Amino acid sequence: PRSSQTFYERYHSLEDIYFWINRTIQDNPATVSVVLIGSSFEKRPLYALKLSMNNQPNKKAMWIDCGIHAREWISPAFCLWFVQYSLSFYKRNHDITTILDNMDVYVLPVMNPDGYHYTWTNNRMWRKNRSASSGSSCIGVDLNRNFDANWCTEGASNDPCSEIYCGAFPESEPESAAVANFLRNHRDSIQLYFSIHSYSQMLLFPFSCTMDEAQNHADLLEMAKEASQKIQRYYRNHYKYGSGSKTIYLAPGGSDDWAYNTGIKYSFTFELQDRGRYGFLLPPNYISKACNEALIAVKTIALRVIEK
Ligand code: ING
Ligand code: ZN
Repeated sequence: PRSSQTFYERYHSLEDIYFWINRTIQDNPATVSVVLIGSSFEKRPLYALKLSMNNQPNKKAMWIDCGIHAREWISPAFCLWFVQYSLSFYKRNHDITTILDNMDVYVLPVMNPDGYHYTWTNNRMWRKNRSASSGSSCIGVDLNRNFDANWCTEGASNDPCSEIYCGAFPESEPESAAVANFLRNHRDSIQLYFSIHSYSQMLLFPFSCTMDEAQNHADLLEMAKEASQKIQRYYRNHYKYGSGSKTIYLAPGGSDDWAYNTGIKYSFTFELQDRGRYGFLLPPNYISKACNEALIAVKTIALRVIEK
């Protein structure tokens, strides 16, 4: 029954997520701060949380973004789960303690707030943002085709009515520009990038925009493999892993490829549960398992990066 599920085992409206952000910074003033990285097409704020333990300046950092695609509700749910787990289990779980002692963590719970709001009010299956384009009545750009990585080549569309519309030019959208600007300004500290999607259960890494292998392909493959094996062992669930282009399809303009090319050499896109039974409509009682699977993968990879 609904009442037996905790806050983190339910999906939340955008308004609730903004309230949650506020409450989280108020309840954890010594460790959590908020960074306004920009605003959406419809002028909603893009807030990232910064988790920073021990008041230690100049630490390395990792970035996690969720909700780049509006209908993938398990993704923002994971960002909230991750923050809650980090704050609850710091000093109680060895792995998360090691990670937070060595890295600051930036978490953007909803990269596409306009689209997310739209899935709660108008169309549950909306994917893109909500920007208007000149010369077409169709709405929205695919933010994961709008980054400057082989922008708008095969695997994206220049048709504003397409679900994979790349936009008028790279970083044409305020949401992708905000993330790209933040990562550019913090590229000396950020070593590790995660973007959380659903569905299909995959741990992906560059490149998606070309069939070429990344220079550290062997490293990325080893990390993704170890993470997938941990999920298999602890949660009995199968996650495929590999480069994006060889594991799913060619997809230029994605955030992980762009982050990689800008110097963040450990860059991943996760596709969370499920494999298609419910698809984007993953019922709330699957949230805890889906998030714990992603959490063990994030922890496994972050620990490997810290060792480097
Ligand atoms: N999948 C991603 C998409 O944007 C992807 C796949 C991963 C593309 C990494 C580019 C880079 O199509 C979903 N489910 O959105
Ligand atoms: Zn997606």
